[in-house]
Amino acid sequence: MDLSPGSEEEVLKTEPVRKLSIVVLTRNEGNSIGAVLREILAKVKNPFEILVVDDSTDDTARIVQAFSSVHSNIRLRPQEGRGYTRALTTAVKYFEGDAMVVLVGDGSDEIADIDRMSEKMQEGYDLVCASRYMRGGARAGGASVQGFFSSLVCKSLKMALGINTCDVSNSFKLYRRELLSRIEIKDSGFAASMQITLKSFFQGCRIAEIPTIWRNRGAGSSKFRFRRHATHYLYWYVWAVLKGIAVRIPFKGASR
Ligand SMILES: Nc1nc2c(ncn2[C@@H]2O[C@H](COP(=O)(O)OP(=O)(O)O)[C@@H](O)[C@H]2O)c(=O)[nH]1
Ligand SMILES: [Mg+2]
Repeated sequence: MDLSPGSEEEVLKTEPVRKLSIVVLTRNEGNSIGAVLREILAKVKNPFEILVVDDSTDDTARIVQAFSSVHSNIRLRPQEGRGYTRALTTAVKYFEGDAMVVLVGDGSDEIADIDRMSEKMQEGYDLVCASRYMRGGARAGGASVQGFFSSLVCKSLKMALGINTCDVSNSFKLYRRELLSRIEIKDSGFAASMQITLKSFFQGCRIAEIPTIWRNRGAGSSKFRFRRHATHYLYWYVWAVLKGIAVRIPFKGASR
């Protein structure tokens, strides 16, 4: 476990985000990906490309290809490697925008929040979290044990670290390109989003959050495996608490 302080002092440049990459991660989401793409095309006002990173055995890729043959701003990229973290690192390698927002492909994330997240980033943030646990946000449906565990991890980390979000674990986040270029993403299953957020915090990145309502999928099946993924969340939780003690909080990111 690397608990070295890292380069907390260096602050990222604040360039305007001119082009946004909307990354959609899909593993067998043939029942929902079409609706998700249509909703993005209808609702997002700021200029964007859509990058679908796919690792499916159903007809997800065929559906995305049909969209990209009509819409030049939609690209399909087969995932490099296996698992959720590799989906995210494939996206980091191939996105073309100044910033990248990660969206699930099962329709759970509120697409109307994407423009609000972009506007928040333009105020001068490096990372904008869509937060289910702040006032105005919610987690609607889904397994109750997963929900309880998730909110406990997120709220206690905010208290322990002073990090400026009460939802470190949600995958629905907007990252500046420069931030992603500085973070080494280790394989950590679904906890990869939490890992990036915590590492960003310890590097002094400017973090903000806006409320979001997450709704459990209406079709398809969950790929979340509690025991496997809980181990990853626990690892990054302990890493963050120990690192917080090691470098003595609060950090710069905490006061914003
Ligand atoms: N590309 C890719 N996407 C994945 C993988 N695992 C999960 N996903 C996607 O990540 C999103 C969240 O997964 P989901 O199964 O809905 O997890 P849950 O919401 O916690 O039940 C969905 O859009 C999945 O299709 C993977 O290994 N590769
Ligand atoms: Mg889901």
